[in-house]
Amino acid sequence: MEKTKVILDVDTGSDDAIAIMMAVLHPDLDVLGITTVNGNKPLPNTTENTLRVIDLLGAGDKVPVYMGCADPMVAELTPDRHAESRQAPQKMEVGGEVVEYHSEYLDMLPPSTTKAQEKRAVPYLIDTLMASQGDITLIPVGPLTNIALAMRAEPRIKEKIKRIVIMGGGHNITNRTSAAEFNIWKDPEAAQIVLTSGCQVLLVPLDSTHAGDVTLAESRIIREMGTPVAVAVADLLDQRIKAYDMFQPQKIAGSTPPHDALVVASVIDPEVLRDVQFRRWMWISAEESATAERWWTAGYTRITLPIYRLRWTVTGSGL
Ligand SMILES: [Ca+2]
Repeated sequence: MEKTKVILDVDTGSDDAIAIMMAVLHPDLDVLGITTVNGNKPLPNTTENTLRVIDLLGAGDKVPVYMGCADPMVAELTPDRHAESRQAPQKMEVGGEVVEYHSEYLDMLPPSTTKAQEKRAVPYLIDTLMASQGDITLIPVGPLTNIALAMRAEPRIKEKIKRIVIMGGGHNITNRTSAAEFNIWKDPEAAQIVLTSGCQVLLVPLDSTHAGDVTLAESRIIREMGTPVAVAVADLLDQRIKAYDMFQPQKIAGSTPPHDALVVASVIDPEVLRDVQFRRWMWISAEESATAERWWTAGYTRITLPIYRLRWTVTGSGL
């Protein structure tokens, strides 16, 4: 079978790390490159974390890593408009141990020896897509800044992208404000550009990733495989489960949504997603208003897509 050519766009991140491992190791995928972006952590951290994962996989000479954008396109230029997070703290010290969703660095992995490429992510995306046969799938699992900026700089790439599978948005579940998912909240203008690009887009929102919760028992099964990658995945899952139990308890105690890993899994096997629907228009968790109608609009990232049809996943069955 011909491999599916993909480029991952990541803000690594524990779930991004698992997504990268899955994509690079799976025989059905050909990971052409990985681009990094500012997101859960600043760009130097997300890039270093990505390189640590690449080192673990021994893929330093096979999968090049390109540093992308260090800031959202517009959002942080207008801080008054950018709604504050209403979420519980991301980090807490309990009995001398720090519990958080995403640590500064992936501490279970040693500092990287592989270096990021000289070329930056946006020119890499443009050059690679323009030279392609239109057979590359983009998998962005962080804020959409790199992809949107590439589309603005070279609009012809839109015709070259096979499809874009995004971890982002939330319908009934949010994780940043009372109405916004982090990746869309962090760079809503970029999301608007990508979602209205006319490209074939599949959104995998929080509603799906939370339906695919991974439990401590499943983490143990992965750990028992005993390979360095399996142990690293189990370490990452256990760290996430600890944070979710404390800050965002799931329906099943001792479990965590796999977020970005589910998106990669869905590119490998579309059957992991259920209830994939086409919508003529949608609202994604938008217009961030700190003034009028505060009750309803503060923190609400609303993007109206009047003519575009997107595939929108309602639930996911997990990994
Ligand atoms: Ca991510």
